[in-house]
Amino acid sequence: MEKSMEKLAALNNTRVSAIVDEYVRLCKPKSVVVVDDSPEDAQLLRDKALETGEEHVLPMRGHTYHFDGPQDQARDKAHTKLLISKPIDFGFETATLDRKTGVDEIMGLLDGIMAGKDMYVRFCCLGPTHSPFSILALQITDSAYVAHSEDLLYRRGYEAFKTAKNPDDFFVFIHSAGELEQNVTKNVDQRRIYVDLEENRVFSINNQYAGNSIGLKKLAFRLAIARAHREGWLAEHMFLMGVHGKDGRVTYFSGAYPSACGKTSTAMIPGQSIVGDDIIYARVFDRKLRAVNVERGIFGIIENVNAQDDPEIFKVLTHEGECIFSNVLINEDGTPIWLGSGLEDKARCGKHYLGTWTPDLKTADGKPVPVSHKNARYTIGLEALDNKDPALHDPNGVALSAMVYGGRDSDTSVPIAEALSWTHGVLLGACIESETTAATLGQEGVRKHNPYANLDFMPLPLAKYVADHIALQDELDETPKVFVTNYFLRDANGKFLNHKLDKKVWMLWAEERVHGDVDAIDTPIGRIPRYEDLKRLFKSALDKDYTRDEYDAQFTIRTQAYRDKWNRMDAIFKNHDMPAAFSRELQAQIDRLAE
Ligand code: OXD
Ligand code: MN
Repeated sequence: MEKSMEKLAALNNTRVSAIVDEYVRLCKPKSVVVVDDSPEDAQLLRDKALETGEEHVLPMRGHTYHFDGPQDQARDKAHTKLLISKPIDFGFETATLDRKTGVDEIMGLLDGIMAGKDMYVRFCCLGPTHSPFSILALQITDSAYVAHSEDLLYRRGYEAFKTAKNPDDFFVFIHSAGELEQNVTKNVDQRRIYVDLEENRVFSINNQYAGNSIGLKKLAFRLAIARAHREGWLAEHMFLMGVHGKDGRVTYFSGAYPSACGKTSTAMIPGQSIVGDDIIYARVFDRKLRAVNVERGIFGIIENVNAQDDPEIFKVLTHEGECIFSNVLINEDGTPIWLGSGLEDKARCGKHYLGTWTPDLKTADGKPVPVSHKNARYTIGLEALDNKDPALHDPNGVALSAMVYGGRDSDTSVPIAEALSWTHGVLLGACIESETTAATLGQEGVRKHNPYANLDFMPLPLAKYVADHIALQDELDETPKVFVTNYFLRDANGKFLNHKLDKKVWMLWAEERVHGDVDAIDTPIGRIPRYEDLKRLFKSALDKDYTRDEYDAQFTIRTQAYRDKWNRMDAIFKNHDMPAAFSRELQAQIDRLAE
């Protein structure tokens, strides 16, 4: 405790000290652990997570596992609310709450919430340290699992706090897992996640699932989008990757896909290099758009990570090194097993987020209980990956040449198309539709409009966000090329038209388009690849003979389905006060299809 107080004092930051003091008084922990950037403190968090029982060791060195409760397996959209002082017309449905009511309620719930527990105070940097992109963050939590996960996922920022130019400028995250019963949150009915945009702080209580508990992830992201809007830059739900073209050429792409729709697996395409898989900040320098990964690790969906489809991640998950598994089966021999791992037939009996698992365990309605939750996860540092990009920690980021938007769309969109212009790309991003997945609580497989794959995180009216994207073109010598992908197209019998690895070809084609190496076919919905280019790329990238029939099935434009889609979009957007350039682009899209 004394050492912790020394570390706090050494920061010489009155705002930090006041905040820590306020929440110590309110939450009443048994002790306070202030974490600095040292390897000793990182080890302390690992040890604490084991000591508290939030994590358990596995036989493989560096591997641990954690379980979230059965009701805490995904992001809780309904209880994640923006605190606002006066009503705002967001232009879409979002959970909000009167700010004063929300703050009063949360302060009441926080009273004594950490009794008998340690409070961890840790300092992180969103984005690389010493970078014009980055934002400092103060995290207070009573979960060693959360603090440990953040160590894998974010850059340590204690020293950065010491040298901050503006010491009052940081985001604040207050988290408590609340009362635990067998190491999982007991009072899930009192789960609250309140985003206080006015104070740049977030409260998250009575939860453990990292998408709810790790303030620095999607909660910080909401604060960052609002700030980016105020300051004239972008915070996006996007991967960042180097696409490797001919003669050693590396071209940086970012891409937004709703959760569980192929974002991480795109960033992990074999032969390419990953900068990040989830959130970027992008800014204009010298009339060029540059971007950084806000994070330094992956909190990824583990389902279908296997030796064939995702060899790089699979290697990390099956070798020594730091890794936290969550909500997978821990087989009796200590091997983690998950859906689509290729290891399922080894599952005998073991520990599961629902208790003891055996192959004949059934759900209440008599169905076999799968070995893992569909949203089971792994947490690793990007440093562990062989395909990490050398610019991972570059404080100046990478130059962004292309942006990709993708959705889970079984019946309409072609596998890849290029936008006709920057504003057409802005329109396509605003009109992503995607079938819902297990990454959020609620029904799966329902088609939902999800602009920029960002709907769940949008802290401002959509019209303003769109206006920022359109305006970007005036600041740039050259706008990034925009592409839309769909990995989930099916035929009339419901069969997928593509293999998972085909996305490699789409990205390599897009890379060639960025450099003007290949022509494309102009269509009303955008530019699509020529058969001969894809045939060449399927052969060289995947050693596959791509047939004309496959091409026709995948790239024939489903005119009626597209018209239905754009009519749906028209119905949505005509009720919004959208920027004129956007409305013109939408009308032009509808007219082209009608023609
Ligand atoms: C994530 C999500 O975990 O978007 O990245 O749900
Ligand atoms: Mn995400």
